[in-house]
Amino acid sequence: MMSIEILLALTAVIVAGLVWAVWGRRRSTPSQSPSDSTASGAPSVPEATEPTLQPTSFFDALSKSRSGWAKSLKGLFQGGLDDEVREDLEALLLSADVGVDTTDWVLDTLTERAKAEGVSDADGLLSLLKSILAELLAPTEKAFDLSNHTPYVILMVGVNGVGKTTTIGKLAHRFKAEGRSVLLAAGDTFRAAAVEQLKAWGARHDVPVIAQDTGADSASVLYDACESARARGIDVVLADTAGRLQNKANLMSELEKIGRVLGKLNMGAPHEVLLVLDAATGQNAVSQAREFAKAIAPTGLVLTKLDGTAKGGIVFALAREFELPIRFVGLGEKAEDLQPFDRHAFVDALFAEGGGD
Ligand SMILES: Nc1nc2c(ncn2[C@@H]2O[C@H](COP(=O)(O)OP(=O)(O)O)[C@@H](O)[C@H]2O)c(=O)[nH]1
Ligand SMILES: [Mg+2]
Repeated sequence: MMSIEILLALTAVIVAGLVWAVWGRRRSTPSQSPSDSTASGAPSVPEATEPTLQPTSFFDALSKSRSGWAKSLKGLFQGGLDDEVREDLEALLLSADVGVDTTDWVLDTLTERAKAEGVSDADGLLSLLKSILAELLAPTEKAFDLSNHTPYVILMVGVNGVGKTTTIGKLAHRFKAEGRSVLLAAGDTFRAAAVEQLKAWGARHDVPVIAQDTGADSASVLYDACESARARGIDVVLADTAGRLQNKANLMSELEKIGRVLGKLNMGAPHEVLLVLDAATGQNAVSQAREFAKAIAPTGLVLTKLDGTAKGGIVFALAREFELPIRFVGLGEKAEDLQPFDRHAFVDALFAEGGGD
């Protein structure tokens, strides 16, 4: 009984927070029906919104409805940390997408530290759990310094539909707003719609796009783009790649080839390989990260679609297994719906008491 109540409370809080985030933003913006470029084959670039618009923060949004999390856990920890409580906590973490291994680790760490530090009261256990989760996210924070190289070449990788091209559009918007010059490279030569989609983002943000015809060699498009950026003194190259080729082996060998070909430019490119993962796919995101890590070493993650039905627990599973920085999180389809990940804000939002709509 106890575990079902807590599970329901947790799910309700997370879903309410995310729904609030989306509705809060849509109330203040022209409504836009989501479209999936991968399903329709048509380029998907949402209409421009007011340039001054401040997007609703996911963390602020979550904090409005967060009291249930802390209350559930506090209620749970009233029973100390016996086997029954551990079972309930396990169910709660699993239901939030934390994953089996990481959930086990969190339970073991909490038990050990509670014993070592003599913590047994509800408040103490709650704050111990919070600090364990925040420490787990430490590897997700690492400075992202674009001024180290010119051009700074960022390669976006990930399976089809996770949001690579959309994230490139959002990053172009962000970097231009920071006063940097940007060039886009249409490395997804597998589908005509992918090139068109990137060109549309380029036109929107007045950013040049280097592209060739569908079926062209992706590595050579990216090579040309980097050379062109170097000649033009461009600050940042955002390179798109295909998420699906004839099969997985082709995709991985294509990525290896891109790495090799860019190496020939002797400019240290790519300086950043961002693996884009769709947070809504839960544990699938973890398996995708394992596959990509075999072909091309990602240097950072982008977690998209946290505005949907995603349960934030996947963040903990990814942090523990890959220890990669989470550079950005995607909170919607528009240019301004991309934010740097802040682990303290994330954990605070999940645990803080108070708030409520
Ligand atoms: N709600 C939401 N949709 C997103 C986000 N990022 C991308 N999308 C949508 O996901 C779909 C696939 O994105 P796309 O960039 O084409 O994926 P790609 O195949 O990896 O390049 C599009 O409809 C995007 O608008 C996000 O953070 N939130
Ligand atoms: Mg794409």
